[in-house]
Amino acid sequence: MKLSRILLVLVLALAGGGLAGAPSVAAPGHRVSYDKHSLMVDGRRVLVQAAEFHYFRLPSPDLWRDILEKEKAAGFNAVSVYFDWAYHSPAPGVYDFTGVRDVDRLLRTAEQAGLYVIARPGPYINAETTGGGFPGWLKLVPGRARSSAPGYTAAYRDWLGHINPIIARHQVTRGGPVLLYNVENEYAVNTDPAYMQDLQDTARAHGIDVPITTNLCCDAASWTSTWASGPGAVQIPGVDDYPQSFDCGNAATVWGPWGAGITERVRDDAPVFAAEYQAGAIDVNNAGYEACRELTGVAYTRYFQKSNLIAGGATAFSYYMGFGGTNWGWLAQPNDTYTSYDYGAAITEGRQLTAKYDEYKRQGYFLHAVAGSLTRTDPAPAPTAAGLETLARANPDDGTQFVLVRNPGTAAVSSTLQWGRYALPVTLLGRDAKVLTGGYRQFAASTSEILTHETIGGRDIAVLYGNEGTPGATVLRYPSRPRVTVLDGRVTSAFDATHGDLRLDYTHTGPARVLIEGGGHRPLLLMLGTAEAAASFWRADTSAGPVLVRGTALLRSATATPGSVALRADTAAAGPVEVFTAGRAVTVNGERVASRPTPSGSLLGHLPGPRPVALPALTGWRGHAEAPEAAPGFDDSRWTVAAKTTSLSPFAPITLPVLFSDEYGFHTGSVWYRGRFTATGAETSVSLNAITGRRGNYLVWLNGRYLGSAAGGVQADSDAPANPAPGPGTFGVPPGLLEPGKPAVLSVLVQNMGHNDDWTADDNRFRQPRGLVGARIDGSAAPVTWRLQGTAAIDPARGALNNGGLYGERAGWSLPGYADRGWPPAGSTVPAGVTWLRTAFRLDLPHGQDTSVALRFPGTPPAGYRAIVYLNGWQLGQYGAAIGPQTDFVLPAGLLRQDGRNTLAIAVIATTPSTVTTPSLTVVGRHRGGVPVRDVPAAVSPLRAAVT
Ligand code: IPT
Repeated sequence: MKLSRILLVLVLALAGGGLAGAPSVAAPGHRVSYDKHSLMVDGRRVLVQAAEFHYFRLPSPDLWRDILEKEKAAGFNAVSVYFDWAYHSPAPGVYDFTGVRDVDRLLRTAEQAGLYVIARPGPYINAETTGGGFPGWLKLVPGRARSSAPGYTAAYRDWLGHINPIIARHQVTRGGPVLLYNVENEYAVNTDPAYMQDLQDTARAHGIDVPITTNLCCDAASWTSTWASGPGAVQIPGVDDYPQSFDCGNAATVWGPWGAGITERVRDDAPVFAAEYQAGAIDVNNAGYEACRELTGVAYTRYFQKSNLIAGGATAFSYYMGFGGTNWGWLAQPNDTYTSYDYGAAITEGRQLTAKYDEYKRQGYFLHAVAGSLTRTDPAPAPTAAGLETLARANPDDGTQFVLVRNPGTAAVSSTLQWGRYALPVTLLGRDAKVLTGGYRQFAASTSEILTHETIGGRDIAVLYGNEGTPGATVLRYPSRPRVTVLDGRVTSAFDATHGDLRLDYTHTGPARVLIEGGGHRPLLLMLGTAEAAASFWRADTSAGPVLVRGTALLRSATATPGSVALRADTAAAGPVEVFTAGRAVTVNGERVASRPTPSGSLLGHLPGPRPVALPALTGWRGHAEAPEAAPGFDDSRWTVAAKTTSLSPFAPITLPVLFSDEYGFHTGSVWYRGRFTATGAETSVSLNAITGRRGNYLVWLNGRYLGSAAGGVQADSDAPANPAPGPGTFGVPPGLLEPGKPAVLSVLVQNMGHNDDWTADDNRFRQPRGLVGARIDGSAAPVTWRLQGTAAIDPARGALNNGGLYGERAGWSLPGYADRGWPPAGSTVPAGVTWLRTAFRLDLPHGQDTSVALRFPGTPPAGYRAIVYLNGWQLGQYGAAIGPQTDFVLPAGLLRQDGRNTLAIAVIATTPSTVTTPSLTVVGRHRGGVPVRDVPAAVSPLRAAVT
């Protein structure tokens, strides 16, 4: 066999079920190994600094690059990714990996951004996504999910048979980015080791050869297995820590209610891996994500993460979430989240960087600088400081010491750190922590933290920082007396020739610069400043070594060209840019920047900011009443007849037939029911019961007369004691509405909100039904014939989770191509029931600029109705008091035509006659730069006449 043929066979074998995409088999592979200290690639120790990112929550593939570049720019070297089975599989045996689901492209983008990937294909992922990643159709597959039951086994092996080959061809071992493979998710109760083992055996059979990990949460006492030994054991068990809980509403006072947040060592022969370290929160109490960002803000991020690093000794960690994104369509698991999955993360749902991002960057750059030493440390005796806690680790090979100094109290503490022969002033704010480095290169000890330390153009450049106004002292070792020049600010220096100690004393304030030359080391430029000033620096690697940039809102990448450095950077405003480079010229986003050399040996130039943006007012709304299904004469003859008498759900139907919508293949969003019976005239009321998940409801009509609505039932377990499941509703029959002997029709519209998760691995939550679970006509024994209707043909681009079964959704009213010219102008009020509103607007956003746009509803969400929002047919929001506090809905570029015509459609589902407010467009962020974003292609009209 010729080599090319062998390669071809190999490629085909790796590609599995005929999947598209370029395998990276041509790239040289690398060896991945690990010991108790760290992971290693080709024998070189790697500190894995990951942030969690869910591609399925950002349905615009060009923007994946934006987020991944932002993570990389904060110093992350890895991204952790769940792969959501439900997102790819609308039906058994049907899988889609194209368009917004092109995970091969995602993995290529991660590689281009220079990030490793921790691949987490479940099959169970939790993640507040519908079914915890389980497709709705899995409810019809026999056998307990997350066990080795045959039905479930066949189903998940099919999923893995599709996703694993894609992941496998992007492994580090084949020259790609995938460094770790995570099986299952917090599989800690009701465990089945044979299943856990099979997931791994299956992965190996599919070519996964990187180390396998899993994530356990959060309290070791509750684990039935640590997966450290025996059947089902993984190589590198990881631990999830959420020390701040999810009580965003009490952000101002909460401090570590869920423990110290120190990741436990699970295996002695594997590194400590913080698989999910809290970096935000789900908004379980509807406090809004800004409150969640505060709950997990800069103070938390400093204190807990630094503690974890030194006390826990983690050398691999992933922050959940780095960027949360959007639960567009019916992606949300209904109990814990609504449309926005912003998560209070460091990067907002609108892709903007926050103060927390700055803190990640400070820590990330530090870890990048010291990774060589920090990846092999043991606990060590710590220097002491009265009134403060200290803990240390040291590298036995190079002697570097890492000292955690923290202040658990709420008041600032000023003390003296006794560090060997040095007595150094140190001040910590309340609930503050520092990781100080000693014995590292020429740094003997310091009470400033290191941001970065690079060698650029033959000199060392280091940035050190502390909180504004606090004292700092740094001792540097020199074989002989160096020349010290204070270029800027106030710094005193003293050289102790006996020990070769150069001591610098200063206050962390407006930046100081010190140039140290001679003395037996390369020249060193030290920049000393505040934490905020430190965050204004960016670093990037080029083939000619690193560059350091002060200024700009984001440095995306740098490329060395002969004599020059080319930067890709975003600016939020016009302002200075200072570049530390061996090159003599700078371009930014392809344009030459006029610059002059500075006394610090850098180049100083000026960059323009973004152009102003004018967004159009949203006017010209047209409206149309919907819900013909409520009318007695509506033709439902082609609807599915509900005739089942059994189901796999542990929930027993209250009445027969079984009306659970999943049983009839309707897994997503709104479902209509019509029950026909012959009236007797003795009917008194209609007793219904529906389970929708939290935030759902149902509306009821009898012979076309609206009877009212009720809240749907929620999770049937102790998670929601205040909301006993299911969701009963009794509706009186108006006198005279039903005529004896005449046909009557009961019409019910149920808002199913997505599927529960299955974190207890017992089927109880996950297999909870959706839709009607009981229906009785009180006062009558007449038989009722039930039919139901849900989502029409699946939209190939937008997927199975985009639409439910509203009449308008089925008829294409949500789509840009729908001819609404005959619709009258929308009024400001709507009756109870369903009404659609539509308008269109043109955008002509500045090119070469990233404008993040959102739709903003005025005031607090309404109680009388909910609104489902579609931008160009993509369902991007659900708004209403019953749903959550959200009033701003991000419209991601790519779905939003930045240069062209856009269509907005809103389905208003009113439980009571209501005055409706329409939204306006608002700018969330504006940056010159950004990444090019193309329109995401999708059909503008329904594929076929789906309405029946
Ligand atoms: C953790 C899950 O692993 C993750 O999928 C997500 O659900 C997260 O919770 C909350 O957003 S573990 C949980 C028990 C804290």
